Amino acid sequence: MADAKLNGEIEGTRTRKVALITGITGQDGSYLAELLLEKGYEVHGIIRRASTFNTGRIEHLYADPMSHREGSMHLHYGDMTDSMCLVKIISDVRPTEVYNLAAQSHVKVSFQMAEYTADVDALGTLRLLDAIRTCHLAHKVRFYQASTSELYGLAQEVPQSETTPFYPRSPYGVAKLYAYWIVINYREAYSIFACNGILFNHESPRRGETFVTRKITRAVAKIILGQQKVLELGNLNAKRDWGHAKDYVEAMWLMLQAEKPADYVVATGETHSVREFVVEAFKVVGKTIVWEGSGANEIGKDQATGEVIVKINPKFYRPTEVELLHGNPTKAHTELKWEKKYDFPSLVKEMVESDLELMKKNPIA
Ligand code: NDP
Ligand code: GDR
Repeated sequence: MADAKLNGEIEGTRTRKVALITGITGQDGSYLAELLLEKGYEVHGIIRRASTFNTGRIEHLYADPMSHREGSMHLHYGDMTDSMCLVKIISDVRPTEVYNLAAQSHVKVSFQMAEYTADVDALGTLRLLDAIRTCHLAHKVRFYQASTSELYGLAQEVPQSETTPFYPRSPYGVAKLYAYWIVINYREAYSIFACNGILFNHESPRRGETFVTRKITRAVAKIILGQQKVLELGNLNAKRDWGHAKDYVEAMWLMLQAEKPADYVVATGETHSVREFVVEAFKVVGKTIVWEGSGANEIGKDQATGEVIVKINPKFYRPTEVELLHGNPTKAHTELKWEKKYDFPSLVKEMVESDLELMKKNPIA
């Protein structure tokens, strides 16, 4: 095999562009697969065996006769808890870029499944890095790690940047902290071109239904169509720096095209509360919310009808909460020339409109 080049190995005269995505069936995996196929990559993804279909977000790519005919998209069964299968997949695929997006990614669920979350999110990252070493590809692969703003947790510094100290507040955040450091350790110890993308919350119409933004936009659609009466939420005061997943997968790719491996914050630089997200989402369908009460007794009424359409249910509170996330993406702007295309209102509008379409077609979705 010839020397490693910018984008990986040379095979004959062609520079190989072969990406392996763990978590390809998730929100980010699906957008990243689209982006890489557009850029001419051969894309391989790891999927889990499930008793129901779990490839809904990538079906359009896999079933696309164009991608299919050209043999650009390949799926492999595997799991981040199974070292042997990771070694086998890396050895068969010989990727030039690996994007590690697989995770038990729900913060609240991580309090109930702490050990499993650590196994997948922390040790899973170690297993993947070791699989690359086992296959003697450490100098030939570029590795992206899906790190997260949840690392900051209780951080006192605002806005948060690459130099802000971490203080994770959930088993998920702690597991991702291990992953963050093992990536840096393998970069320093074995010269792997490995980057942490410290991504702040990013959403889209493909966002999982139990994350707060999608829960809100689905409920707005259902309420306006008469399929649901009330939206129940937990902490309305939490603030997040919400961007669009499509913009963020672009940043992942840019990190792996840089001259040197490094860690980058990807964020919009704006922060909004959950309450503001609710107001913006109802605004898309022409409803104004009037808030009354406070704490667990707070309610949101439809200004036009006086009906209660938002309530607090303490079951959605977390044992420890991350109250304020607000990112500083200056390094990504300057070094990667990354820029977001979506702003907050356009993100919320796209999500509400997409859920309206979905609920009209399929009221039980
Ligand atoms: P999703 O929850 O939508 O997707 C997670 C993916 O991981 C799914 O494909 C899932 O498969 C897969 N997965 C879960 N457990 C395993 C396992 N044991 N073995 C193999 N695959 C597994 O997450 P997102 O797309 O939103 O996020 C992608 C990554 O980025 C995650 O690591 C997340 O923690 C991180 N992140 C996300 C942010 C966000 O705001 N979206 C912000 C910062 C970081 P299946 O479909 O079968 O469940
Ligand atoms: P987060 O996203 O925990 O930031 O993790 P989530 O949308 O779940 O919560 C955001 C904030 O909203 C508050 N909240 C609620 N959350 C949910 N899920 N359901 C509710 O009913 C509700 N009511 C209020 C939460 O308490 C929280 O403060 C996401 C995931 O994608 C992680 O994988 C990723 O690492 C981080 O974003 C960055």
